Amino acid sequence: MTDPRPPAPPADPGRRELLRQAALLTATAAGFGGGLTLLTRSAGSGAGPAAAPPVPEPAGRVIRPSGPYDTREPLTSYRDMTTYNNFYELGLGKGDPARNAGALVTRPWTVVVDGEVRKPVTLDVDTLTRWFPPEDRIYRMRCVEGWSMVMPWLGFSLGDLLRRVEPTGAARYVQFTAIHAPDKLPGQRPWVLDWPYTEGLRLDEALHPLTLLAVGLEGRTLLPQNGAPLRLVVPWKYGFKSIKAIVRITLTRTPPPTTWALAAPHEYGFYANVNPAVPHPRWSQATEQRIGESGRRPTLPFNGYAEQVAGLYAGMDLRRNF
Ligand SMILES: Nc1nc2c(c(=O)[nH]1)N[C@H]1C(S)=C(S)[C@@H](COP(=O)(O)O)O[C@H]1N2
Ligand SMILES: [Mo]
Repeated sequence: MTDPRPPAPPADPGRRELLRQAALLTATAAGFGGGLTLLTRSAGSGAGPAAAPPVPEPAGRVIRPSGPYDTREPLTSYRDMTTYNNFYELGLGKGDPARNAGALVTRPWTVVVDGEVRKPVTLDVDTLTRWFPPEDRIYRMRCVEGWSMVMPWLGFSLGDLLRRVEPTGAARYVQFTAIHAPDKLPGQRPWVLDWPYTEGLRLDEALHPLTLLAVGLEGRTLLPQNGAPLRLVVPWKYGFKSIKAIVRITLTRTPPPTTWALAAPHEYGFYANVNPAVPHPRWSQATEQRIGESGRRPTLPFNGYAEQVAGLYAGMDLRRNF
């Protein structure tokens, strides 16, 4: 049997190369001897033989599109969804997050919801799912690197949680913060990004019914490599907005900093709406590689969710606000 997975698209090495060079620069500036060896090893899959990631089993339950937002497109295989990942806290290679999954301890897990709200809460992730029972949502996922998947999440609308904590009249944005545990997470030991990973949405984007907090995938509890125990899913934006392993959700008056915009502001904006008409400075965004398919398919404006979300950006210049 041949591996059904196509080779990684050229955009992937592009972004990794940027990071490698940046990390190298930092290491050199700091005067570390042997920095290159260290960095090569931190790049994981690029560093010679390593154990293949374990292949997890999906839940036996068949998941069929049922809701108004579910795509009818065929699901990406559970194997690909759980072994081809971006989660830099667990390593830079696509197979690293699955290989290093054991480093992310997901229970117990506390989430703080605070900032511009009348009723801030600190609660256990399992309490959260008792408050908001998760449902299946089948969404397209488009990475800024040029590949895509169809993923059946288990989750609830972020808006349900936000309404529960009662945003004040001053709330305009929502900031998300991921776990920071450099003693445990192998990807947080070398400098790769400005940890912890942080993301943000405008409040109206956060309240849109498509915006999901996911706790599962294909009928199963989320695996660490997919951002367990709690991750954001914003299907009309590039994948990097969908922050994994969330520990804090803060409502703010001003736009929060976001990790990729901090790392390379000319390449990654705050909005990051999927837009085939606006190329990344180093590659086109007109087409994508659907993982498991051969050949490339056209990328759709707002990743195919224009009908639902284009109105959020009426009157905005989407080339400037990229
Ligand atoms: N905390 C954190 N969240 C993250 C990332 C990351 O490196 N760290 N990578 C992002 C990117 S680039 C993508 S494409 C998606 C991938 O999600 P998946 O592996 O579940 O498909 O997670 C996003 N969320
Ligand atoms: Mo991505």
